Amino acid sequence: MLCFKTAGESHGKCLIAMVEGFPSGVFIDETVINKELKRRQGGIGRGGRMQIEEDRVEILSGVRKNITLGSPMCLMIKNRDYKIDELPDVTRPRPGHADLAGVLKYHQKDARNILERASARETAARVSVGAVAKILLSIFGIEVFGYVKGIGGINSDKCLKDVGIGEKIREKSSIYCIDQDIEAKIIEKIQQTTEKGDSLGGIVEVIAHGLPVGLGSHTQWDLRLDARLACALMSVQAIKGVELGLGCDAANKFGSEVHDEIFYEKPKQGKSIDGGFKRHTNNAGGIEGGISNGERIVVRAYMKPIPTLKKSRRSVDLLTKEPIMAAYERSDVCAVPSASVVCESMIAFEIARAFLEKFGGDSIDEIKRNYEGYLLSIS
Ligand code: EPS
Repeated sequence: MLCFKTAGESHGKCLIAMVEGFPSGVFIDETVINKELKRRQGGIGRGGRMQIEEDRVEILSGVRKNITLGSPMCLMIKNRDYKIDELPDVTRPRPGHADLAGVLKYHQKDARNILERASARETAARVSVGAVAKILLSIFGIEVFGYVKGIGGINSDKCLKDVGIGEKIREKSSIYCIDQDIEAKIIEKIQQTTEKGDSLGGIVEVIAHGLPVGLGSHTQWDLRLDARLACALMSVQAIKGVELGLGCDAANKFGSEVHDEIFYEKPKQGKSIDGGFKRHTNNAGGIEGGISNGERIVVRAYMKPIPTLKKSRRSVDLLTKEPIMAAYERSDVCAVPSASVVCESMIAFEIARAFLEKFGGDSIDEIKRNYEGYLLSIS
Protein backbone atom coordinates (compact mmCIF):
# COMPACT_ATOMS: atom_id res chain seq x y z
CA MET A 1 0.00 0.00 0.00
CA LEU A 2 1.24 3.49 -0.85
CA CYS A 3 2.01 5.45 2.31
CA PHE A 4 4.33 8.16 3.57
CA LYS A 5 5.59 9.66 6.80
CA THR A 6 7.48 12.90 7.32
CA ALA A 7 10.15 13.88 9.85
CA GLY A 8 11.85 17.14 10.70
CA GLU A 9 11.48 20.35 12.69
CA SER A 10 11.01 23.83 11.23
CA HIS A 11 14.52 24.97 12.25
CA GLY A 12 16.13 21.52 12.35
CA LYS A 13 18.64 20.32 9.79
CA CYS A 14 16.18 19.07 7.22
CA LEU A 15 12.76 17.71 6.39
CA ILE A 16 12.36 14.14 5.27
CA ALA A 17 9.55 12.20 3.63
CA MET A 18 9.68 8.45 3.36
CA VAL A 19 7.40 7.01 0.69
CA GLU A 20 6.62 3.30 0.58
CA GLY A 21 4.62 1.23 -1.90
CA PHE A 22 5.54 3.28 -4.96
CA PRO A 23 5.87 1.06 -8.07
CA SER A 24 9.11 0.43 -9.97
CA GLY A 25 9.79 1.79 -13.43
CA VAL A 26 8.58 5.38 -13.05
CA PHE A 27 10.83 8.17 -14.39
CA ILE A 28 11.33 10.80 -11.70
CA ASP A 29 12.55 14.21 -12.75
CA GLU A 30 13.83 16.17 -9.74
CA THR A 31 13.20 19.46 -11.49
CA VAL A 32 9.47 18.67 -11.47
CA ILE A 33 9.56 18.22 -7.69
CA ASN A 34 11.64 21.39 -7.24
CA LYS A 35 9.19 23.42 -9.30
CA GLU A 36 6.40 22.41 -6.91
CA LEU A 37 8.57 23.18 -3.88
CA LYS A 38 9.24 26.65 -5.27
CA ARG A 39 5.54 27.21 -5.86
CA ARG A 40 4.81 26.29 -2.24
CA GLN A 41 7.28 28.93 -1.08
CA GLY A 42 5.61 31.67 -3.08
CA GLY A 43 2.53 33.86 -2.82
CA ILE A 44 2.07 37.32 -1.34
CA GLY A 45 1.75 37.30 2.43
CA ARG A 46 4.73 35.11 3.26
CA GLY A 47 7.14 36.25 5.98
CA GLY A 48 10.93 36.62 6.06
CA ARG A 49 11.66 32.88 6.24
CA MET A 50 10.90 32.36 2.57
CA GLN A 51 13.67 34.80 1.66
CA ILE A 52 16.12 32.52 3.49
CA GLU A 53 15.02 29.12 2.24
CA GLU A 54 15.38 27.73 -1.26
CA ASP A 55 13.72 24.34 -1.02
CA ARG A 56 15.23 21.63 -3.18
CA VAL A 57 14.75 17.91 -2.98
CA GLU A 58 17.53 15.37 -2.61
CA ILE A 59 16.39 11.83 -3.38
CA LEU A 60 18.33 9.61 -0.99
CA SER A 61 16.89 6.21 -1.90
CA GLY A 62 14.44 4.27 -4.00
CA VAL A 63 15.54 5.79 -7.32
CA ARG A 64 18.43 4.78 -9.59
CA LYS A 65 19.30 6.66 -12.78
CA ASN A 66 16.05 8.60 -12.38
CA ILE A 67 13.90 5.44 -12.35
CA THR A 68 12.05 4.20 -9.26
CA LEU A 69 13.10 0.80 -7.91
CA GLY A 70 9.94 -0.10 -5.99
CA SER A 71 11.93 0.25 -2.76
CA PRO A 72 11.28 2.95 -0.10
CA MET A 73 11.93 6.42 -1.42
CA CYS A 74 13.53 8.91 0.93
CA LEU A 75 13.10 12.56 -0.04
CA MET A 76 15.11 15.21 1.83
CA ILE A 77 14.83 19.00 1.83
CA LYS A 78 17.56 20.83 3.74
CA ASN A 79 16.74 23.83 5.95
CA ARG A 80 19.04 26.80 5.57
CA ASP A 81 17.72 28.29 8.82
CA TYR A 82 18.54 25.36 11.14
CA LYS A 83 19.46 26.99 14.44
CA ILE A 84 16.93 25.05 16.50
CA ASP A 85 19.25 24.62 19.49
CA GLU A 86 19.95 28.35 19.74
CA LEU A 87 16.37 29.59 19.55
CA PRO A 88 14.82 31.04 22.73
CA ASP A 89 12.27 29.23 24.88
CA VAL A 90 8.62 30.08 24.24
CA THR A 91 6.56 30.21 27.43
CA ARG A 92 3.72 32.45 26.22
CA PRO A 93 1.51 30.06 24.20
CA ARG A 94 -0.20 31.49 21.10
CA PRO A 95 -3.96 30.94 20.95
CA GLY A 96 -4.75 28.91 17.85
CA HIS A 97 -1.32 27.23 17.66
CA ALA A 98 -0.40 23.78 18.99
CA ASP A 99 1.68 25.48 21.73
CA LEU A 100 -0.52 25.01 24.82
CA ALA A 101 -2.17 21.65 24.13
CA GLY A 102 1.19 20.25 22.97
CA VAL A 103 3.11 21.46 26.03
CA LEU A 104 0.57 19.91 28.40
CA LYS A 105 0.32 16.65 26.48
CA TYR A 106 4.10 16.16 26.06
CA HIS A 107 4.97 17.41 29.55
CA GLN A 108 7.14 20.31 28.37
CA LYS A 109 7.92 23.74 29.80
CA ASP A 110 9.02 25.26 26.49
CA ALA A 111 6.51 25.49 23.64
CA ARG A 112 9.46 25.57 21.18
CA ASN A 113 9.58 21.76 21.67
CA ILE A 114 6.08 21.61 20.19
CA LEU A 115 5.90 24.43 17.67
CA GLU A 116 8.99 23.36 15.77
CA ARG A 117 7.20 20.23 14.60
CA ALA A 118 3.69 21.71 14.45
CA SER A 119 4.98 24.40 12.04
CA ALA A 120 3.69 24.37 8.49
CA ARG A 121 7.31 24.13 7.36
CA GLU A 122 6.61 20.37 7.44
CA THR A 123 4.39 20.79 4.40
CA ALA A 124 7.49 21.15 2.17
CA ALA A 125 8.04 17.41 2.69
CA ARG A 126 4.41 16.72 1.80
CA VAL A 127 4.70 18.72 -1.41
CA SER A 128 7.69 16.62 -2.49
CA VAL A 129 5.53 13.51 -2.01
CA GLY A 130 2.62 15.14 -3.84
CA ALA A 131 4.89 15.90 -6.79
CA VAL A 132 5.91 12.24 -7.02
CA ALA A 133 2.24 11.19 -6.77
CA LYS A 134 1.37 13.60 -9.61
CA ILE A 135 4.12 12.10 -11.79
CA LEU A 136 2.49 8.68 -11.30
CA LEU A 137 -1.04 9.96 -11.95
CA SER A 138 0.00 11.84 -15.08
CA ILE A 139 1.01 8.51 -16.69
CA PHE A 140 -2.71 7.66 -16.59
CA GLY A 141 -3.90 11.09 -17.72
CA ILE A 142 -4.98 12.16 -14.24
CA GLU A 143 -4.24 15.76 -13.27
CA VAL A 144 -4.69 17.54 -9.97
CA PHE A 145 -5.00 21.33 -9.86
CA GLY A 146 -5.19 23.51 -6.73
CA TYR A 147 -5.88 27.23 -6.62
CA VAL A 148 -6.96 30.01 -4.29
CA LYS A 149 -10.71 30.59 -4.30
CA GLY A 150 -10.63 33.44 -1.81
CA ILE A 151 -8.71 35.17 0.96
CA GLY A 152 -9.99 37.15 3.94
CA GLY A 153 -13.63 36.97 2.87
CA ILE A 154 -13.01 38.14 -0.72
CA ASN A 155 -14.13 35.04 -2.57
CA SER A 156 -14.49 34.15 -6.22
CA ASP A 157 -17.80 32.80 -7.47
CA LYS A 158 -16.24 31.75 -10.79
CA CYS A 159 -16.54 28.09 -11.67
CA LEU A 160 -13.41 26.77 -13.37
CA LYS A 161 -14.39 24.91 -16.53
CA ASP A 162 -11.04 24.39 -18.24
CA VAL A 163 -8.15 23.41 -15.99
CA GLY A 164 -5.61 24.17 -18.76
CA ILE A 165 -6.78 27.79 -18.90
CA GLY A 166 -6.88 27.89 -15.08
CA GLU A 167 -3.25 26.82 -14.95
CA LYS A 168 -2.17 29.64 -17.26
CA ILE A 169 -4.02 32.25 -15.18
CA ARG A 170 -2.71 30.80 -11.90
CA GLU A 171 0.85 30.93 -13.18
CA LYS A 172 0.59 34.69 -13.63
CA SER A 173 -1.15 35.31 -10.31
CA SER A 174 0.92 36.33 -7.27
CA ILE A 175 -1.72 34.72 -5.04
CA TYR A 176 -2.44 31.61 -7.21
CA CYS A 177 -5.96 32.85 -7.90
CA ILE A 178 -7.82 32.30 -11.18
CA ASP A 179 -10.25 35.21 -10.85
CA GLN A 180 -8.59 38.40 -12.06
CA ASP A 181 -11.59 40.45 -10.87
CA ILE A 182 -10.74 39.89 -7.21
CA GLU A 183 -6.95 39.60 -7.31
CA ALA A 184 -6.15 43.31 -6.74
CA LYS A 185 -8.67 43.53 -3.86
CA ILE A 186 -7.09 40.51 -2.16
CA ILE A 187 -3.56 41.86 -2.55
CA GLU A 188 -4.66 45.17 -1.02
CA LYS A 189 -6.29 43.33 1.88
CA ILE A 190 -3.10 41.35 2.56
CA GLN A 191 -1.07 44.58 2.56
CA GLN A 192 -3.50 46.32 4.94
CA THR A 193 -3.53 43.27 7.22
CA THR A 194 0.28 43.21 7.33
CA GLU A 195 0.29 46.86 8.43
CA LYS A 196 -2.23 46.09 11.15
CA GLY A 197 -0.12 43.19 12.48
CA ASP A 198 -2.96 40.76 11.85
CA SER A 199 -3.32 37.61 9.71
CA LEU A 200 -5.71 36.13 7.13
CA GLY A 201 -7.16 32.78 6.11
CA GLY A 202 -9.03 31.77 2.99
CA ILE A 203 -10.44 29.09 0.72
CA VAL A 204 -8.60 26.69 -1.55
CA GLU A 205 -10.18 24.56 -4.28
CA VAL A 206 -8.63 21.40 -5.69
CA ILE A 207 -9.86 19.79 -8.90
CA ALA A 208 -8.79 16.32 -10.04
CA HIS A 209 -9.74 15.23 -13.54
CA GLY A 210 -9.19 12.22 -15.77
CA LEU A 211 -10.09 9.79 -12.96
CA PRO A 212 -11.79 6.52 -13.77
CA VAL A 213 -14.97 5.35 -12.06
CA GLY A 214 -14.19 3.10 -9.11
CA LEU A 215 -11.57 4.61 -6.77
CA GLY A 216 -12.48 4.20 -3.11
CA SER A 217 -15.24 1.94 -1.83
CA HIS A 218 -18.69 2.02 -0.21
CA THR A 219 -17.94 -1.24 1.65
CA GLN A 220 -16.10 0.18 4.64
CA TRP A 221 -16.04 3.61 6.35
CA ASP A 222 -12.32 4.12 6.00
CA LEU A 223 -12.26 3.13 2.33
CA ARG A 224 -14.68 5.87 1.26
CA LEU A 225 -12.79 8.22 -1.04
CA ASP A 226 -14.62 11.36 0.14
CA ALA A 227 -13.73 10.58 3.76
CA ARG A 228 -10.11 9.96 2.79
CA LEU A 229 -9.80 13.21 0.86
CA ALA A 230 -11.36 15.12 3.77
CA CYS A 231 -8.85 13.52 6.16
CA ALA A 232 -5.97 14.35 3.83
CA LEU A 233 -7.00 18.02 3.73
CA MET A 234 -7.90 18.36 7.41
CA SER A 235 -4.40 17.12 8.23
CA VAL A 236 -2.94 20.25 6.63
CA GLN A 237 -1.99 22.88 9.22
CA ALA A 238 -4.76 25.50 9.76
CA ILE A 239 -7.43 23.78 7.62
CA LYS A 240 -10.71 23.89 9.58
CA GLY A 241 -13.29 22.68 7.07
CA VAL A 242 -13.61 20.65 3.88
CA GLU A 243 -16.43 20.26 1.39
CA LEU A 244 -16.96 18.31 -1.79
CA GLY A 245 -18.88 19.50 -4.87
CA LEU A 246 -21.91 21.50 -3.84
CA GLY A 247 -20.77 20.81 -0.27
CA CYS A 248 -22.56 22.37 2.71
CA ASP A 249 -25.03 24.16 0.45
CA ALA A 250 -26.59 20.79 -0.48
CA ALA A 251 -28.15 20.75 2.99
CA ASN A 252 -30.35 23.72 2.02
CA LYS A 253 -31.71 22.32 -1.24
CA PHE A 254 -34.26 19.76 -2.51
CA GLY A 255 -32.98 16.36 -3.62
CA SER A 256 -34.16 17.09 -7.16
CA GLU A 257 -31.89 20.15 -7.22
CA VAL A 258 -28.86 18.28 -5.93
CA HIS A 259 -28.50 14.86 -7.55
CA ASP A 260 -26.67 14.68 -10.86
CA GLU A 261 -28.71 13.14 -13.67
CA ILE A 262 -27.14 10.38 -15.77
CA PHE A 263 -26.70 10.03 -19.53
CA TYR A 264 -24.68 7.69 -21.73
CA GLU A 265 -22.11 8.69 -24.33
CA LYS A 266 -20.59 6.10 -26.61
CA PRO A 267 -16.84 5.86 -25.81
CA LYS A 268 -14.72 7.26 -28.64
CA GLN A 269 -11.91 4.72 -28.42
CA GLY A 270 -13.93 1.87 -26.96
CA LYS A 271 -12.78 2.75 -23.43
CA SER A 272 -14.97 4.27 -20.77
CA ILE A 273 -12.51 7.04 -19.84
CA ASP A 274 -13.56 9.15 -22.85
CA GLY A 275 -17.22 8.28 -22.77
CA GLY A 276 -19.61 5.92 -21.02
CA PHE A 277 -21.89 6.96 -18.16
CA LYS A 278 -21.78 10.74 -17.65
CA ARG A 279 -23.61 13.41 -15.65
CA HIS A 280 -25.39 16.59 -16.65
CA THR A 281 -24.12 18.34 -13.49
CA ASN A 282 -21.44 17.58 -10.91
CA ASN A 283 -22.92 18.62 -7.56
CA ALA A 284 -21.53 15.43 -6.02
CA GLY A 285 -18.01 16.64 -6.74
CA GLY A 286 -17.06 13.40 -8.49
CA ILE A 287 -17.78 10.95 -5.66
CA GLU A 288 -20.92 8.96 -4.85
CA GLY A 289 -21.13 6.30 -2.13
CA GLY A 290 -17.47 6.88 -1.38
CA ILE A 291 -16.52 5.85 -4.95
CA SER A 292 -15.22 8.09 -7.75
CA ASN A 293 -17.94 8.32 -10.40
CA GLY A 294 -15.79 9.44 -13.32
CA GLU A 295 -16.66 13.14 -13.09
CA ARG A 296 -13.96 15.47 -11.91
CA ILE A 297 -13.36 15.65 -8.20
CA VAL A 298 -13.94 19.12 -6.77
CA VAL A 299 -13.01 19.69 -3.14
CA ARG A 300 -12.59 22.84 -1.08
CA ALA A 301 -10.56 23.44 2.06
CA TYR A 302 -11.16 26.34 4.46
CA MET A 303 -8.09 27.76 6.17
CA LYS A 304 -8.17 29.77 9.40
CA PRO A 305 -5.95 32.87 9.80
CA ILE A 306 -2.39 32.16 10.95
CA PRO A 307 -2.20 32.20 14.78
CA THR A 308 1.16 33.98 15.13
CA LEU A 309 0.15 37.64 15.38
CA LYS A 310 1.98 40.92 15.92
CA LYS A 311 -1.36 42.11 17.23
CA SER A 312 -0.92 39.74 20.13
CA ARG A 313 -3.76 37.86 21.88
CA ARG A 314 -4.23 37.30 25.59
CA SER A 315 -2.47 34.28 27.04
CA VAL A 316 -0.98 32.91 30.26
CA ASP A 317 2.72 32.38 31.05
CA LEU A 318 3.42 28.64 31.28
CA LEU A 319 5.83 29.06 34.21
CA THR A 320 4.27 31.83 36.34
CA LYS A 321 0.63 31.15 35.34
CA GLU A 322 0.24 34.95 35.19
CA PRO A 323 -1.75 36.63 32.40
CA ILE A 324 0.50 37.84 29.60
CA MET A 325 0.26 38.61 25.89
CA ALA A 326 1.07 35.68 23.56
CA ALA A 327 4.54 35.35 22.02
CA TYR A 328 5.23 36.77 18.58
CA GLU A 329 8.04 35.69 16.33
CA ARG A 330 8.65 36.11 12.60
CA SER A 331 5.75 34.58 10.70
CA ASP A 332 3.58 34.75 7.61
CA VAL A 333 0.54 37.03 7.38
CA CYS A 334 -1.26 34.87 4.84
CA ALA A 335 -0.24 31.44 3.58
CA VAL A 336 -3.38 30.52 1.61
CA PRO A 337 -1.48 30.42 -1.76
CA SER A 338 1.01 27.97 -0.21
CA ALA A 339 -1.85 25.97 1.28
CA SER A 340 -3.31 25.57 -2.22
CA VAL A 341 -0.10 23.79 -3.27
CA VAL A 342 -0.11 21.64 -0.13
CA CYS A 343 -3.80 20.71 -0.54
CA GLU A 344 -3.19 19.84 -4.18
CA SER A 345 -0.32 17.59 -3.07
CA MET A 346 -2.39 15.84 -0.40
CA ILE A 347 -5.25 15.20 -2.83
CA ALA A 348 -2.79 13.88 -5.43
CA PHE A 349 -1.28 11.53 -2.87
CA GLU A 350 -4.62 10.18 -1.66
CA ILE A 351 -5.89 9.68 -5.22
CA ALA A 352 -2.63 7.91 -6.14
CA ARG A 353 -3.10 5.67 -3.08
CA ALA A 354 -6.66 4.79 -4.08
CA PHE A 355 -5.52 4.27 -7.69
CA LEU A 356 -2.82 1.81 -6.63
CA GLU A 357 -5.26 -0.03 -4.38
CA LYS A 358 -7.50 -0.62 -7.38
CA PHE A 359 -4.89 -1.26 -10.08
CA GLY A 360 -1.81 -1.94 -7.99
CA GLY A 361 1.14 -3.97 -9.08
CA ASP A 362 4.83 -3.86 -8.29
CA SER A 363 5.84 -2.25 -11.58
CA ILE A 364 4.33 0.50 -13.69
CA ASP A 365 3.86 -1.93 -16.60
CA GLU A 366 1.77 -4.25 -14.44
CA ILE A 367 -0.38 -1.32 -13.31
CA LYS A 368 -0.85 -0.15 -16.91
CA ARG A 369 -2.10 -3.63 -17.90
CA ASN A 370 -4.50 -3.73 -14.98
CA TYR A 371 -5.82 -0.27 -15.79
CA GLU A 372 -6.32 -0.94 -19.49
CA GLY A 373 -8.14 -4.19 -18.74
CA TYR A 374 -10.45 -2.45 -16.28
CA LEU A 375 -11.33 0.36 -18.69
CA LEU A 376 -12.31 -2.19 -21.32
CA SER A 377 -14.36 -4.17 -18.81
CA ILE A 378 -16.56 -1.23 -17.83
CA SER A 379 -17.11 0.21 -21.33
C1 EPS B 1 5.47 28.92 10.64
C2 EPS B 1 6.25 30.06 10.91
C3 EPS B 1 7.14 30.67 9.88
C4 EPS B 1 6.62 30.28 8.51
C5 EPS B 1 6.59 28.77 8.52
C6 EPS B 1 5.43 28.31 9.33
O1 EPS B 1 8.49 30.23 9.94
P1 EPS B 1 9.58 30.96 10.83
O2 EPS B 1 9.15 30.70 12.24
O3 EPS B 1 10.89 30.32 10.53
O4 EPS B 1 9.56 32.40 10.46
O5 EPS B 1 7.37 30.85 7.48
O6 EPS B 1 6.49 28.25 7.23
C7 EPS B 1 7.63 27.80 6.66
C8 EPS B 1 8.83 27.94 7.18
C9 EPS B 1 7.40 27.13 5.39
O7 EPS B 1 8.36 26.66 4.78
O8 EPS B 1 6.23 27.08 4.98
C10 EPS B 1 4.64 28.31 11.69
O9 EPS B 1 4.76 28.69 12.85
O10 EPS B 1 3.81 27.41 11.39
